[in-house]
Amino acid sequence: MTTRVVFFDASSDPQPWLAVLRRHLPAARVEVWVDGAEPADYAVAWAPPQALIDQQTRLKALFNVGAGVDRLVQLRLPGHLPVVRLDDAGMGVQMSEYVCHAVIRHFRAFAGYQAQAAEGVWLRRPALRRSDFTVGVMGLGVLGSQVTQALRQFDFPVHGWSRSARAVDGVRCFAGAAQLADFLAQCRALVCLLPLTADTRDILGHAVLSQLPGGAYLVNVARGEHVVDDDLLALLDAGQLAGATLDVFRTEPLPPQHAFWRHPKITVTPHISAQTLCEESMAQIAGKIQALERGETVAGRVDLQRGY
Ligand code: NDP
Ligand code: OXD
Repeated sequence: MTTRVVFFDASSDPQPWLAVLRRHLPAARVEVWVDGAEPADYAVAWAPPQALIDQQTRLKALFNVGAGVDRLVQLRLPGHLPVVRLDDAGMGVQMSEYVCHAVIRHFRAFAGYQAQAAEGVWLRRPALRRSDFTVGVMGLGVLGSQVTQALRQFDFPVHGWSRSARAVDGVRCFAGAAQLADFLAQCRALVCLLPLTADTRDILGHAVLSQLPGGAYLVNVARGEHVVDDDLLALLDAGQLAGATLDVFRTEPLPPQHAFWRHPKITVTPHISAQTLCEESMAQIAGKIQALERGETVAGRVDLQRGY
């Protein structure tokens, strides 16, 4: 029997994604999902509507065209349906370069030098002590753990925080709510790479951010709902935080009137810290479909109870 695959992503032209899937699955029938489409064996989707799940009752697996599954787990999903997230697929290196860039830009005061250059000002600022500049990474999963290793290349002390106890090369690891305060107390820069779940929503609010050392810097590359926007603005305006680089927002695109756009201490990027790469992601998913057809297990299965 021919394997049938349906694809859905309302945010982009599906044709390049279909072309790669078809190239890697030459014997399969790969089509865009439309309302009322025939039953398929696999769905490959980003933020699908509930109708896709309700109509596609014979799916053997649902593949998320991304790492974060917060949009998927909001749907009513059959408990038996395996949901598989992207497992790096070229995102780790992008996330590492984005985070290192943001941290180093702050650590080396490059934004300040750019402003000086625009005014023709020749002024050396005192160098910060690297050994005092601990970078903390919240979330030590597929992406967070790679980011810690990239930061280590620049000799920053790196601390990490996860839900369960982890051991990551050269990283001082903290776990769970009980160790959060100790973790935060030393982070001169804090990077958020947590999944969005009931436990992590709004985590970057006053209570947590105010436990950072004075003058700390925030990099949020996870989800906008991790940040309590007004609390962040208040801490920046009070001088308790030095600045923030934000790639993700509660509403995307970030509305034109949002204060983050114009805040002098905030750098905004449009959710590009780690983009889903067409070739890498579709090749990975096609490989996993073939593995499942052979009766093998695949990496990246989402725990629906945990929400990531
Ligand atoms: P993973 O699921 O691989 O890792 C998640 C990590 O977060 C794990 O270490 C996990 O702990 C930890 N964690 C989960 N819940 C808690 C909690 N309550 N308290 C403490 N730690 C917790 O995720 P990825 O590394 O692949 O991706 C992280 C997120 O990055 C995605 O969910 C997505 O939202 C975002 N993302 C953003 C992109 C962008 O372009 N801006 C692109 C790709 C992803 P444990 O190890 O114990 O399970
Ligand atoms: C993802 C994303 O989760 O692009 O993959 O945000």
